[in-house]
Amino acid sequence: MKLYDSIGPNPQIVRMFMAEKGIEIPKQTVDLRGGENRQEAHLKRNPMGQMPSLELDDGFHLAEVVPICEYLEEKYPTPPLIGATAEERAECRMWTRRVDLNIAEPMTNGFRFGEGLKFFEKRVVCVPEASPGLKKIAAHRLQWLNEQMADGRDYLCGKRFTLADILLYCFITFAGTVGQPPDPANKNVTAWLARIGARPSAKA
Ligand SMILES: N[C@@H](CCC(=O)N[C@@H](CS)C(=O)NCC(=O)O)C(=O)O
Repeated sequence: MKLYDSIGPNPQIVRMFMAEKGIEIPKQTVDLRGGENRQEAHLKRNPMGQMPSLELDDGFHLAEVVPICEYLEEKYPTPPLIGATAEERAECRMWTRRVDLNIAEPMTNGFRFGEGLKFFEKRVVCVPEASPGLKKIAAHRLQWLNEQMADGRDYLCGKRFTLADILLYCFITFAGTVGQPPDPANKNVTAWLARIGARPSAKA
């Protein structure tokens, strides 16, 4: 296997997931700022032109971070970061989907269509007027999440640290560097962020 890696929250999710499992594989850095991911060689790996991509041993290129992590979990089940039982896996997938659709997606597009417009307008369809609304949606869903975490849970799946935490952590910390700082009023999320940030894998 080989990871085609770059800057950005999505590749960081895969690196953090691998670090938690102790997976070490070759990596090749693709110059995202320079647009290498939008050129022919990378489009052959991932026709979406996005990062990261995992080349499997049979030469197949797997893109999209959640399926990449699902694949790694099957190949390296220990420690489980999605779940060891059908129930645990289902709970993690529920939270992963909520984080991905409700928080990461509006947050990212809020950035792409706003602060990131100059960079992204040549790469994807951008709707600048949607940026403030998308940021508002992400902020509102984070408030909702904060309320969900008022029950004293350590992680999104209670006592289990999972892919859902990794996904949320990478997006919240990234967004904080590009104009969407975490709201300190979300005290449960703030405490959770510190808990996840203290893990060695957060530096991956
Ligand atoms: N849904 C994709 C999102 C991938 C994505 O947006 N990657 C960003 C890096 S964090 C990227 O490639 N941005 C540069 C570009 O779109 O040109 C996934 O799960 O992998």
